[in-house]
Amino acid sequence: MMTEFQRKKNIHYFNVLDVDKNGFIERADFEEIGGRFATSMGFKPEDAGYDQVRAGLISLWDRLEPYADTNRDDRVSLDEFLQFQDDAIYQATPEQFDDYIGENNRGLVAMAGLRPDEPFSPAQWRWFFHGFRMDESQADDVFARLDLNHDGKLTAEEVLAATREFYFSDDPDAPGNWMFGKLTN
Ligand SMILES: [Ca+2]
Ligand SMILES: [Ca+2]
Ligand SMILES: [Ca+2]
Repeated sequence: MMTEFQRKKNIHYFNVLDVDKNGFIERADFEEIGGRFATSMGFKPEDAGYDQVRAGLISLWDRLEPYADTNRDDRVSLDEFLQFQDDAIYQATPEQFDDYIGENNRGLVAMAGLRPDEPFSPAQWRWFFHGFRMDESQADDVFARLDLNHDGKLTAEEVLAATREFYFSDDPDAPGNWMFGKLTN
């Protein structure tokens, strides 16, 4: 079971993924995120890289949809999403969580064109904010919060630590709460 604060953060994340703000997560949201991500990386729609980045985002939907869309209407409602997150994250063992989230994070790193052990720079982190239609003016501030050793780079370990805090911490001051921008709901 999620605590109230964890639930609030998952609702925030749902709203981030619902980029067209129609109240459901659908394939079209991931297509748009992918297109925005690719554009911010400098790709044009006719470039092979554009399709690769977009396909990477759509693969996240393809992994979510079979498990989360329980009433099979090709879209994931907030209730379906919260149930899915509860199963995948809060009922999971720490190893299952690391597998699930680690795979998502590795996918993001690969989409950004980075090697698995290559950290995000502040500029690359801004792509992430642009792609998910988050408030881009917050990107540098969030980067600084998540950059735990203050070396100006965000490693996979730092992103995983932030992700873990985003999902599990009940501390309102935990830096990882900022992973998907300032909490709004
Ligand atoms: Ca939507
Ligand atoms: Ca559904
Ligand atoms: Ca760092």
